[in-house]
Amino acid sequence: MHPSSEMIESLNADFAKAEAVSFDVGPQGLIVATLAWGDSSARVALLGATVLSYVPAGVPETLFLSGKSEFLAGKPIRGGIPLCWPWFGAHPGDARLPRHGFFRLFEWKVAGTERDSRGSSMTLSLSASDESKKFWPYDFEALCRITLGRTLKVDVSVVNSGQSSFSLTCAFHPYFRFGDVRGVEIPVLAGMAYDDFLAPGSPSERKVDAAPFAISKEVDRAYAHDGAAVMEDRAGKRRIIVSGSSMESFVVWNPWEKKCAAIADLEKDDFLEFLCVEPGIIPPSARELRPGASFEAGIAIEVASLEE
Ligand code: TA6
Repeated sequence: MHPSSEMIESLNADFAKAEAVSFDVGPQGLIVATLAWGDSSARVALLGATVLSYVPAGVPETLFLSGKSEFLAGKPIRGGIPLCWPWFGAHPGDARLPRHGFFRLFEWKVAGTERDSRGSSMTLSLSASDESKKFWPYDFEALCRITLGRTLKVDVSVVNSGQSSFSLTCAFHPYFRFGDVRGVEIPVLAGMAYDDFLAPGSPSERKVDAAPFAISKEVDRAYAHDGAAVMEDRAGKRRIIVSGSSMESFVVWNPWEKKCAAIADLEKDDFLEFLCVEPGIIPPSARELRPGASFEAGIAIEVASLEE
């Protein structure tokens, strides 16, 4: 359903901030906010609180967004920064539930916008409802704050507002956009042990790749690393630094040729144009939240131009 112009007008009347935040209609009629900060900009869909675009001043688009994404409520957007919450991967107890949780499937509400000396930001909210309880039986209040300043930050907090404890796993799943992913290196991952989702084994079977870490085949793996991961993109003359806060791992994913061709909302050659580097709390690790407890985690993305 396309939003009415009254909906957009009312969002702009309530939440727009001059030269910082405005709302309009995005792909397939989704409501999208544009954040601006100097010459940097970001676009955020209320569907899934998904960042669709991040263009830092003076460098090209940072995020890949598939031209075949459906942009429909109930379907994850293919590209940008989907939120894989409150579980990452398959649901631990029920394989019929959607992979990567449901935060990315729901339309979030605008809770506020701000502009201060650190950046332009928007806070979105999602609470338990009859619909969310079809996926997860718990009461919760989630906030997602997207801040565009010198970097792009996405911070998510979840409060357990119910009477029973729950555990959660999570990840930010950014699709970084490259001219050709085969030229990208992530030096910090070279020599670091990882769990290979393509050949799951026990922790004692963790694998290590030789340096330099570069993408030349399908990868789907988790590194226990809570520092920053720097992607060196010499062809694109930029360096992308991604870091998580309150996270403990990075998942690195590229479907490569065969799996990409089997994913309906990707073009067959799209695998060459993106790499997902995802800070998260990845199973079997998890966070336990007792009634009243909260958990907050974030991702920060910084892009440096290598052009002198
Ligand atoms: O984060 C890596 C991963 O879990 C891969 O296994 C791959 O399936 C990818 O996410 C995309 O998942 P999606 O459910 O968005 O198609």
